[in-house]
Amino acid sequence: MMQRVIIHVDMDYFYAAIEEREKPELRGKAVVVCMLSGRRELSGSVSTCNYIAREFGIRSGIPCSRAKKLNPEAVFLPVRKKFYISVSDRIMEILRRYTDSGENGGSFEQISVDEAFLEITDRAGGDFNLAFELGMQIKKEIKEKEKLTCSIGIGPNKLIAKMASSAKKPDGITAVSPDKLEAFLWPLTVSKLWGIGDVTAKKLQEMNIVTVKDLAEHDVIELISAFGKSRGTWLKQAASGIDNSPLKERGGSEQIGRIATLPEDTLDQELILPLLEKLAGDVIEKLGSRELSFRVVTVTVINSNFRMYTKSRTLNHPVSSKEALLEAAREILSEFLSESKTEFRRVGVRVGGLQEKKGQKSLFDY
Ligand code: DCP
Ligand code: MG
Ligand code: MG
Repeated sequence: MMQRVIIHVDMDYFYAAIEEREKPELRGKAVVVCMLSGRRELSGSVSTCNYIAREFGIRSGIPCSRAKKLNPEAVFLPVRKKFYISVSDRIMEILRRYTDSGENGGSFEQISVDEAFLEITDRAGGDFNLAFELGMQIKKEIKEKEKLTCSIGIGPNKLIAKMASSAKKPDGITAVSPDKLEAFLWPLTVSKLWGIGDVTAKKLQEMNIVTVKDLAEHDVIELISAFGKSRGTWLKQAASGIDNSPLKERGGSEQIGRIATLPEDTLDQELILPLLEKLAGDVIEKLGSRELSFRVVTVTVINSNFRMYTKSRTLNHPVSSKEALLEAAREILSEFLSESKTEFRRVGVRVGGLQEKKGQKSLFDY
């Protein structure tokens, strides 16, 4: 069987990085993004901050008023969640294109606004050097298209990939192949193991288990009697770097789409539009049968050199009509046409950000 390869991507100081990108005057300053409760000035907690602010001890979750005391010079900005999600949607679209085709199950899993797992076993052919190259390509594309940096971890499973991405932050990349697994994992303190919280960490400490190596070498029966069967076995396995969990496509990241080949390679809108219209109709039909609306429209083109390009639009609110889909798809197509000199061979349309249509009762209502 081919060696499994998983990539984990986490954006660097995500909300604050977007604010920096939008406001060049913030460069070089400590930037703190705050969830303001609105009662009085700086009454909420810190959502995130850039790395300059972190040098002053500012962290996610602390009160904004405390952050202000830690660095009175810092720039405090209110969160703009909707805006960040539109950036996130575009980044997830970029990442999705690097994944395996997912014939044997999910190959993409978004786990938060700025993080995702990508299964690239087939793409990398089980080769960690190739995976590293793919990781570098991902960083480059996100940098070029979104002017943002991310940190990447590559591992034989989700657990290791996730932990590897935080090994070098910001703008880092860390590959942990199976032969380097123990050297990477074992020196860490158990609290660094993904999935171990404060309570478990404290309990382990009381059992004199300090490093991940200690945990890996600990008697599994003793772990089971302290933590129960499933948690006990999980701890032992995780400490040994074993994790067979598959990637799960989340409801929110499910996509419905169609792609087809043009009658001839072309850059003529009149030839492309009828196909786009047909594909949009097919997508709407699939959506309609499941009573779903969508918020993200993506158009894919593959040119005669077999290079694939995608562009997405995030709409202000969920819609479900063919007209709305076509309008967005046409806009994206004309952008593509204005930029491309190479003829198109295939075009695709897909929708994401799916949700139940308004007013539609869920199964639980009956
Ligand atoms: N976030 C939040 N409140 C928290 C933690 C995070 O609102 N307590 C938001 C803001 C972050 C985003 O989620 O920008 C992503 O969270 P991360 O934990 O990935 O943190 P950052 O991306 O901000 O920083 P890092 O560079 O450490 O990943
Ligand atoms: Mg992040
Ligand atoms: Mg994150």
